Amino acid sequence: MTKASAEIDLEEPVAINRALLQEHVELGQRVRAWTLEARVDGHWQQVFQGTTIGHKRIACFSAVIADAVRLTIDDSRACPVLESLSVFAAPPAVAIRVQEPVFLEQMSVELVADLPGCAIHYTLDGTDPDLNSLRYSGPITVRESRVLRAAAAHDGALSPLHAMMTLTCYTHDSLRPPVALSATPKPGLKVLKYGGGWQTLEQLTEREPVETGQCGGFDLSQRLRDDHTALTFEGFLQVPADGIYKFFLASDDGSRLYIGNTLVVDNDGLHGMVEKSGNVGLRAGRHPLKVEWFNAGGGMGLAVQWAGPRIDKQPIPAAALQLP
Ligand SMILES: [Ca+2]
Repeated sequence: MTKASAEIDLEEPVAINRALLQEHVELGQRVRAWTLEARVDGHWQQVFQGTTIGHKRIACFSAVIADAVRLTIDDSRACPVLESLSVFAAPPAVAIRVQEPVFLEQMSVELVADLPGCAIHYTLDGTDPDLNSLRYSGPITVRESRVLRAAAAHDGALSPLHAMMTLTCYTHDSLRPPVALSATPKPGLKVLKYGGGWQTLEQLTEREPVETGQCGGFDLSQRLRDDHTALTFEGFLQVPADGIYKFFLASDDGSRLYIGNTLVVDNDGLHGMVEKSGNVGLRAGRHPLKVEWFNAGGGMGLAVQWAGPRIDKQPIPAAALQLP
């Protein structure tokens, strides 16, 4: 006999999202294929399909409210011998759903528990939620910077799994104003080219560029040499609309991005290709932009990208760059 099935009656509908199965392994690992079904509203539905079981197997599946479960051994090396089969509900977890955790003026937050029939309790001041905390009843509107923590409660007990998210609010007044145009902007960037040994961009303060020039973008072919080389790109960024902008710097080795004197992305240090990001609130118009980069040795790279209102993450286009 290499096929078998067993049914457990749960007596009343309960939420389940885990199954624990154990084979009697003294007889060897025999099961090769199995299926778990749950009876939901009188209908059997498959919740998990597995291969081996062995000493212990925990199957995770989306929560269902079932009043019975059925295990079917579809294939086995020899007569299957199970030591145990149990089903249970893991402590529920809450997912925090937002468009972007950094926002302008106001945003909407949704909380979703992964187990049906849960209450969700939350706080907006960074403290741990408990059963007396605010109870979620629909999307929350947030109008200032907050730390949101949430946990689900099931059968009057709060889950130990807490969700947390830092929400950062910018107001229109806090957006960085653009600089005035003194002349017709010309496309491109100024590039400062350095020699010398490099461990960190902190060394820039004590160095003078060997050469300066102009280029169309963040172009590493401007470097004077491959090893122990550094470049600084300076210019203006033409920002199309008021909003929160996210800048991404991927580099080998270190890099930094400034808007005006504000360090927005710090990706300094000796490392392979690593991406870091930072946010800044900008009003439409021209903003001073500076990107610093160095390579100590080995591989090298630099990618400068942005995302913002109606701009999906993409390289900053040459059309948005202007000479200082
Ligand atoms: Ca390198």
